[in-house]
Amino acid sequence: MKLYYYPGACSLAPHIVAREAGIPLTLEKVDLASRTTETGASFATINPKGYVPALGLKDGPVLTEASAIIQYLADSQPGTDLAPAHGTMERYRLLEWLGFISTEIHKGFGPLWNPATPDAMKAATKERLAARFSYLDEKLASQPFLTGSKFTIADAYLFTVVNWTNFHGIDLSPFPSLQAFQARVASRPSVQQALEAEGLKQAA
Ligand SMILES: N[C@@H](CCC(=O)N[C@@H](CS)C(=O)NCC(=O)O)C(=O)O
Repeated sequence: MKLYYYPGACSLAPHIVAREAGIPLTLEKVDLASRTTETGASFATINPKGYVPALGLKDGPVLTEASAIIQYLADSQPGTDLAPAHGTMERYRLLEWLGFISTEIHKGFGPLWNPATPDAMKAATKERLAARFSYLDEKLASQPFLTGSKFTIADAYLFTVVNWTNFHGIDLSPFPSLQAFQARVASRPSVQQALEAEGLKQAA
């Protein structure tokens, strides 16, 4: 399988999950500005939506959307416990977290990446993120990972997007349990290996 990625972007989540699951991946970096991959391929022909992550499957098709890709990877290695079985309440709790991370945190950062965003809008965006971080902080005060005692794909995704606070000067110290979570996940060998493979130093 081939993961189309950009260093430190949301594609880091499937990268971490693949390493946790012991799934070998070929990595292909995408230049998001020119929409060209590092081998010179037009990324538009791979993912017409134009964004990472995209997962090229063994037999040709391409799977997109971070939440779908990380579930696909986890479900392909059931023994790893990275996602509860389909149809269980635990699975719906996991989906609940993936929805929250995707829409409230991942896309919650959106305006901060746009240089044209006015300062007032950036401040409002950070305030809204802080409210979400506060909720996460409360949850993580009593358990090491989002769904309890086990690391799951939701934790890989949350770590990836909260790590962007480092790029936007957002101080996590008002959220000590979330900050501890970031350090806990960063210390996992899979995460260290993924960061290194993407040419990133540990930012969390
Ligand atoms: N809905 C997509 C969003 C993916 C996304 O936001 N990708 C960003 C990097 S984190 C990207 O490639 N942005 C470039 C662009 O949209 O042009 C998903 O959940 O996977």
